[in-house]
Amino acid sequence: MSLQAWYMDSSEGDQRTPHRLDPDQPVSPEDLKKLGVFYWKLNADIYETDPELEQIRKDQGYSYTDIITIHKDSLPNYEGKLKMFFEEHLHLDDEIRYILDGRAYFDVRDKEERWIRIAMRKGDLITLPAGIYHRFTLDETNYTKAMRLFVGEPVWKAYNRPSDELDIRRKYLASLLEC
Ligand code: KMT
Ligand code: NI
Repeated sequence: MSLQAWYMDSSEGDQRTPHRLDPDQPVSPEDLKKLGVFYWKLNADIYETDPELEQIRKDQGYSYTDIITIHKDSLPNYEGKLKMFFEEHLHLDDEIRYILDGRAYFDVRDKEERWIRIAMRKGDLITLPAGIYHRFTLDETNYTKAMRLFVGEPVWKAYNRPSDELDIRRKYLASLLEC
């Protein structure tokens, strides 16, 4: 099955619940591509030796990787970090994440500023373009293990919204007009 994504309802409350609209309003991989969000499905059981992952890393120049386990017993400052990840923000570089275990949600803004929720499961590798406003949360299972990939030396700095004056934001918005 391909990646699942949907428009979010605007209800407050637990960020870890699905927040689907009623009726459901799904978002296709093609819709995500138009926002600059790309996706691969891989076999996470063999991530240490996977030739497909090797090829993607080579093609995309993802020279750096590390692994982050997000769980209350394994991540220092777990609550603080989750709070930070769920603040709407952007980065100067692409955010590339490969779910090795567990689940999580990435939320991205569409062209009309509506929130799209992307459900990530084991084997899902996603790239969010530099300059897109987004946020991250665990789901109700409260656990994920993810590989973080980067072109060159990683820069984790997040610019919380509003950061509309940044060049990368302007560049991203300009790229949306092309499709
Ligand atoms: C970010 O910048 O949104 C993150 O790094 C999310 C957590 S990594 C699985
Ligand atoms: Ni981010």
